Amino acid sequence: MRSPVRHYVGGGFDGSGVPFPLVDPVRGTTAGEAPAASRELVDRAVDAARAALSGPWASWSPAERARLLHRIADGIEARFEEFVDAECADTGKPRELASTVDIPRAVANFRSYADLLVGRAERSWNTPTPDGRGALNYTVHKPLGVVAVISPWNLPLLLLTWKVAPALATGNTVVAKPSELTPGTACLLAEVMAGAELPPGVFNLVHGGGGDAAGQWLTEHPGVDAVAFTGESRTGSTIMRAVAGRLAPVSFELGGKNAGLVFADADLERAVEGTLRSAFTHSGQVCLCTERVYVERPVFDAFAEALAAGARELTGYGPMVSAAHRDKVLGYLGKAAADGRILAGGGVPRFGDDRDGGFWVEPTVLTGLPEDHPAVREEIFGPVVHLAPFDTEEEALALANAGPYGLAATVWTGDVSRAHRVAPALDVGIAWVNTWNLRDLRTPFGGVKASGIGREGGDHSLDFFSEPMNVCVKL
Ligand code: TXE
Repeated sequence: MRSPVRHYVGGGFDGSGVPFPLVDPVRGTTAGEAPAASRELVDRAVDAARAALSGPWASWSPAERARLLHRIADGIEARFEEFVDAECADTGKPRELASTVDIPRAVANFRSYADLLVGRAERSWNTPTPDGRGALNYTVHKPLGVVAVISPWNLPLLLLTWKVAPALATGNTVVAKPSELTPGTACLLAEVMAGAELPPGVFNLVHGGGGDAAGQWLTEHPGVDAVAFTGESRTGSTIMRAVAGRLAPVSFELGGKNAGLVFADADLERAVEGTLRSAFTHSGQVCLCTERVYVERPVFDAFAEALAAGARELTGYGPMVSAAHRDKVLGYLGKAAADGRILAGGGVPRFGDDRDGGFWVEPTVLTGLPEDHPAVREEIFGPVVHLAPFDTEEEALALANAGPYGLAATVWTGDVSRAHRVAPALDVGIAWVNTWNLRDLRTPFGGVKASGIGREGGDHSLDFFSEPMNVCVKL
């Protein structure tokens, strides 16, 4: 039985609010309920975060904050299996994925920012002056203040902690609002925070929906100084309008329609294996997943046949997170089946057990659609990839760079000059060559165009969550 879903405000747990159902994506059955935060509770959370800014937290040194982040990481590790259970219960993702990616990455998020913080060098300048005695210029980094962290349902703990860790590292206070579909691991994180000896109000957690609910009330709140958000591009625009009057800074990691380029000189077996991972990991419900692949014509048929065979043989994958999301994905497949060709999948798997009530979609490989087709242009966010041929490098780049998104891309080639020529020419925030989702947490992470604003990772996050101030001292 799952732990009760509760808010965490001002250092105390609170179960108040109109309950909303939680559903098991594997079987489609009700798995519990969670309280929706009232506007008053959101106000209380922001007030607690505001008060904590001027309390003992303000005098914590970077070393003390780094030790806190390690304590939180220790707390997650100490309850590792509970976190895995909660993540799988909410998302339906395979246990192997939650236990090797989601939960370890949450621990790494806290530890990497703790280490980065204490190792962060500050620059100063000896400035010459006419009298020859000079001046000293140095930078002071101050927290932004109260940060709203709003996270999605696909990598609930990973994406929540990817923002909370640097926000706390830089001395901010946080009001976090996880997706209403996947509150479980955020609740466990609040329990870890409650035992991590941080002042009340430094970390707060409220549950509920987005529009006309906790999410919107948080972003519209005059006491919120900045918003860090991962989710749909349209939601990003809505949040941007909510903060526009206050000119509050935003960090957005949004949608994507990531392309893969497979050149004839690639190691084809490696490209197929890599694309099976990049298209079908977490059943395509990862912002970095590949949804369209352009293959150099001489190897198109061989690649398409191998990828389709691989998709048909895939087992151990998970369902879509909700019935609504499953219906969204199937809607695209219906249009694609009418306008193109299905090489693998395209429907709903039948298990002959209670999983037949869940939100399942078969790993699907499509081809033959025009580039302006919705299934090729819009983010499906499911186990669906479309293949199309190309003849020249220029054509491949034009195909990959078309469309409203620019988050990530993969390039498969055996030609090192081509790799270094093509990758930087892609209009994305992240390009992988002959691999996928190989991550160094210090690198810039984020998208261009409709895929986001700003970068997370390493100093990029520490810079977003702090205000640099210049001090000049006349010597
Ligand atoms: O996103 P939403 P969802 C894409 C993907 C998916 C679609 C919907 O295409 O199909 O987004 O997913 C909160 N003010 N990605 O529903 O609606 C909401 O409660 C403030 C890609 O998760 O953007 C949740 O906590 N908050 C993405 C969070 O925003 C609002 C990963 C995300 O919800 C709000 C996830 C509002 N007006 C989905 N409306 C990626 N790039 O990884 C909603 N929320």
